[in-house]
Amino acid sequence: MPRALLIVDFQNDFAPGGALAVRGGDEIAAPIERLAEALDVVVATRDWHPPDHDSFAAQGGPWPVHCVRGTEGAEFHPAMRGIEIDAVVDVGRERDEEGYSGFENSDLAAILRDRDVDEVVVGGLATDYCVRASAIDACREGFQVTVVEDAIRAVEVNEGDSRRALADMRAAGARIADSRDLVADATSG
Ligand code: VGL
Ligand code: ZN
Repeated sequence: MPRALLIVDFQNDFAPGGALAVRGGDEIAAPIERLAEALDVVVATRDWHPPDHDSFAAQGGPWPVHCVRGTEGAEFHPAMRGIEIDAVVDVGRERDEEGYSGFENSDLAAILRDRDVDEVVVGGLATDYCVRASAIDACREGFQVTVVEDAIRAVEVNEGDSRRALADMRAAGARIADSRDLVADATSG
């Protein structure tokens, strides 16, 4: 059965130097590239906000302005250029859509089902927000879910957020794995 790689929000604003930089965010490039080569389907989400999104500080939200649709910060990280992406899903497009989950008001579940995907392998940014929400929703949608620990990084607003997010994803039914083991499985089977 086809396995899909879901690359969550690997965008310039979440990489070092970006508006909402995630520490080590660019270090996921190599594992993401390895996984994209090895898996059958690649779907990427983008955080894709209007300039006055409710999550921005000026609107009373928790975040600095980030991933405004059409800006360089919202572009995929340069490491994504070498990856063949089958579908792109934009979330948080409306002012009042949180958009942490790639499944929120999107076609993501249908895109995966159309391709007969049974297992969703999740990497990207950030562990404690969009990766967490997307992995938990993928479980709820009935997919087998594997979160790749070396292909994610956390914002860690509060110490322990990353660890708690991993525990939450596990509790929802996700398995936690390492990219090298997954790639070895894919090439030996
Ligand atoms: C994200 C905070 C705000 C994420 C998106 O991609 O994890 N985090 N918007
Ligand atoms: Zn956002």
